[in-house]
Amino acid sequence: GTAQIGVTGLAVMGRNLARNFARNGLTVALHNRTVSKTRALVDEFGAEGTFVPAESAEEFVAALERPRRLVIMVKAGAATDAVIEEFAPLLEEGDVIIDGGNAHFADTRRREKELRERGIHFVGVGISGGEEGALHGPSIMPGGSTESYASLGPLLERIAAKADDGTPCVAHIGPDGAGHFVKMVHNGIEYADMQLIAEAYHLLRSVAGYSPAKIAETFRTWNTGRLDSYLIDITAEVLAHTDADTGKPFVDIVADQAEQKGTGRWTVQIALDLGVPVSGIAEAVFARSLSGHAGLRDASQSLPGPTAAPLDEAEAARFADQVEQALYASKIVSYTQGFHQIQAGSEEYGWDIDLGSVASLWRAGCIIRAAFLDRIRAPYDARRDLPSLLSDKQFAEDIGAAQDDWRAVIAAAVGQGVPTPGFSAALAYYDALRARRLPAALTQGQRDFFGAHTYRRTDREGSFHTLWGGDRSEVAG
Ligand code: NBP
Repeated sequence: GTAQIGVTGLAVMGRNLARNFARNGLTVALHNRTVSKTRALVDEFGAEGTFVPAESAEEFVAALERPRRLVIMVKAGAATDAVIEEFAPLLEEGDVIIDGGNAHFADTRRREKELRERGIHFVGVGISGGEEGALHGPSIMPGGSTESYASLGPLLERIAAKADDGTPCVAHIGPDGAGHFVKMVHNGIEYADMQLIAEAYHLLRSVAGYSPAKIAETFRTWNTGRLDSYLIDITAEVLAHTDADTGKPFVDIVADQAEQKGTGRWTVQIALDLGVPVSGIAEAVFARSLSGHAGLRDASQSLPGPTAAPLDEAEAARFADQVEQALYASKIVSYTQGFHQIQAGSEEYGWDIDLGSVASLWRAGCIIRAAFLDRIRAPYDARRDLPSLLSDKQFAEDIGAAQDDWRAVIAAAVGQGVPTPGFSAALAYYDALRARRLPAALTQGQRDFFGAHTYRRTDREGSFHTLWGGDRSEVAG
């Protein structure tokens, strides 16, 4: 065979990835269960590069140079297993199967192990950036063996997004499921970023009294500063858009029930298993869920709230500045929590993930791309075992400078009855970490009282129990 890479599964994502490989000078073998899609791709885009269309699995495998590299881009789940089972028997030792779908990292770990035992490399790759990214340059998070990355990495570097300094947004994340795990947390952080932006919008609308157009303008200004990011940019676009039918702001004619495909939920489920507090991401997932409970919301329409207290123009402008501070501080907390989860996953599964490199490859191509990520990379590059982003001097200073405004915004939100679960959870996390003493001591006392669960003391080693039902003397636990 002559093709350096093959793509099977030619729906939007696979088709765009195949075109991206071909546009970058690679010979690309093509395959799809429904053959007409393969033909359509060649008919429409054949001129973009060198494609080798294949109508059967055997033909596809024969078209690939060895060691073979074939990318599976089919619907995540059972279809991926079916396609692996179709191709694995046709492959030879040293060949590489790449799964570019949104697989759960636990599935990727299972598949990698099974195929390793058969002498085949399996690389689970997180790909972010949607269809546009797949075509023009996604952010790519490959797991799998170091050996497979040596053969695959140079090809991925060609199609990856490039950061402003020209670095391709791809790096070997770690063994087996590490790539899909990091992609999962990326999506969790994406949920949190979107929720925080939505809360900022809600506050500017309901407390400052701004119109969607005025809020679009405000976001555009923010986008020239430290919040410079793809999500702020598109938020301004959406808010500035007018519905053609009604002439109303587009945001006012869209049903206010957010949907989700599940990666945010996975992030929170896994965080619970790992014991990592990702409260900001969890609130973002719950906020989408709550918005979708139409019955619950209808039944609650007559519940009382506070009396509105409109701001004058100067107060509103001042409040908008405070919201920017609150948004930035909350964003620092979201990333602190997300990176903590990656660190915990890395330790649990022995992945040895380089967090600076993760921040680096999110700088372009993906949905959370932002100037901010360069600032996250620096402290991890300086200190690979940084315990937390908040322990970095610069972030600590930034959040310290924002905290008064952050508190004022949340106080105003509470006073005016505007829900800000993301901002509030982020501040609670910050204050809990700061606290010298937490009421967890009382929790331990309660647990010891009703369940003899024992406690440790601040002043000496060991575990203890108080005889609550007896003379209340203390015994060794
Ligand atoms: P879909 O997720 O819609 O899957 C359609 C493709 O899967 C078609 O090529 C279809 O073949 C094939 N397929 C199915 Br369904 N069942 C199959 C089976 N049993 N055997 C063989 N082929 C089968 O495609 P997509 O929207 O392009 O997404 C592809 C992957 O990329 C998914 O895992 C998705 O989650 C992920 N994704 C990622 C992003 C992102 O931003 N990273 C965006 C969108 C999707 P057919 O043509 O014969 O029906």
